[in-house]
Amino acid sequence: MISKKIEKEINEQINAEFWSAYLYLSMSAYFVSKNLPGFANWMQVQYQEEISHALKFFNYLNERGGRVNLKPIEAVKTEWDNEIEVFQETLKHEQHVTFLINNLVNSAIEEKDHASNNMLQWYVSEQVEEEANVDEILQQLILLEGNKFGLLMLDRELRQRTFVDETVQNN
Ligand code: OFO
Repeated sequence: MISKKIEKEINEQINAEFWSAYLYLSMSAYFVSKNLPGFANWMQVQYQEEISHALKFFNYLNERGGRVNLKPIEAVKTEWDNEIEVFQETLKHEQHVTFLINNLVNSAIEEKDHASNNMLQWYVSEQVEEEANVDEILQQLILLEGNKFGLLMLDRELRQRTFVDETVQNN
């Protein structure tokens, strides 16, 4: 049986993951409106990843005899100034999620909940990847600033991204 503290914090994290999904779907819509289908695709795959992250927590909490409580998802931003601003915000957001995951790990250690700590290590590794992927695109955008041809080439590259459910594969 999972402790009430960890149950509450995982429920909060489920909400945070759904909020991330909602944010990235909003960014996807922004890129559609800017005629950048590759960027829109990248963000839509990001949305799918966040849903899978939420579901992994959802399934884990149920498995441990906890009670899932789904809370309302707060509104997200819908407009940005440019592509760089979107990726700067994405990186900042992923850094915040890393902070939330680290806090969850700290709680699991305090509660001597080894199973939760073990499950959370998947997210610790995932966050390293998330931050690195976003930062790579951000750095490319900074290099390309003002170069429309380069932006279209990057858009073409980002169109190739497909969703792979790593929460299933790595379990
Ligand atoms: Fe769930 O990793 Fe991004 O937010």
